[in-house]
Amino acid sequence: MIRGTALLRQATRAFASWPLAAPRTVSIIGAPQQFGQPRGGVENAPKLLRQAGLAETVANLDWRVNDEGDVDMQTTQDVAGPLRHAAQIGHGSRKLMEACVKAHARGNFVLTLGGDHSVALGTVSAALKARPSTKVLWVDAHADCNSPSTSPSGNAHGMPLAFLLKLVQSSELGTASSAFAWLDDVRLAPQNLAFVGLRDVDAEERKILLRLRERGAFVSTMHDVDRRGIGHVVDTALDHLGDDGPLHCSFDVDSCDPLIAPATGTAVRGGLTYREAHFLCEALAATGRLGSLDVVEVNSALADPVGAKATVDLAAGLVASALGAVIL
Ligand SMILES: [Mn+2]
Repeated sequence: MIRGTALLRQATRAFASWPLAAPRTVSIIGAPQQFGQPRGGVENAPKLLRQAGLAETVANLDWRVNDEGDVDMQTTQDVAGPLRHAAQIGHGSRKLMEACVKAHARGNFVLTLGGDHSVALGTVSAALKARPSTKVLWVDAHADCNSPSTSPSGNAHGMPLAFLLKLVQSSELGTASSAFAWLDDVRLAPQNLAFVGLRDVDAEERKILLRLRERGAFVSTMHDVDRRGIGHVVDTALDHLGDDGPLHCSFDVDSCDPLIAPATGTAVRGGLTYREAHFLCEALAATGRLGSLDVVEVNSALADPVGAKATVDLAAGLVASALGAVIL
């Protein structure tokens, strides 16, 4: 049990029937992807989140739960190139996309448990294929919009938005480009994207972010949270995205401060507090339009057991808030 039972009993905000079908059902999809970054352990997060009682928590919020198991993300031989593990990422993400599209097509809320943040290649493309008017809230310390030629590391978890926004040239992928051909008809428009939580942006990404802002993306940083408060930032982000489409939230736990989420691969000081993170998820639930959510980059191998448990429990609790858990 992740939150107190008294809290759970009061939970359940009414979700609008659209874009979801009745009876409202959450598809839980495990995406144990680890090839988007170099640190082992992130592939265990789906199992740990399930062991933390996620399905029970969701069921207590008056959702039906369909646990669809894990997608096999380890699919093929690797090829060398500027994008590390390109073939694994491309083919694994396509399989995840297909699983998510099926869940969307049944009218379910699609909850994906990463894995590293490259899983958003599959989840966001699925949301856009199944529900084309989907808007995306990207909650992250990092902008994840490097392409293989601008990335300092070559790690795919820093690139999913570059692919989704069509900033990656197929020539950058070399022989691996065919592994990403399924993304050809996917395009996230900048005006349908909002960033919250940014605070670690490299020089090339700064240029990309400023261009995205000019092209209509909502780009906020922790500075905005400091100045205006999380309520203002989230309200402005949601206003920017408009009220005419389902919402997809891609939540990287490194958006949260390492004090509350130490077990993650690229922790950065100065992040969201416990309440700021929960507020954001509660505000998303309150729109009644959240149709899909990713929780990514929980890596229990990167903290002591207390920190690992705190991070897993935080992630599970944020899922509860995004699915309607409220204080009163
Ligand atoms: Mn990320």
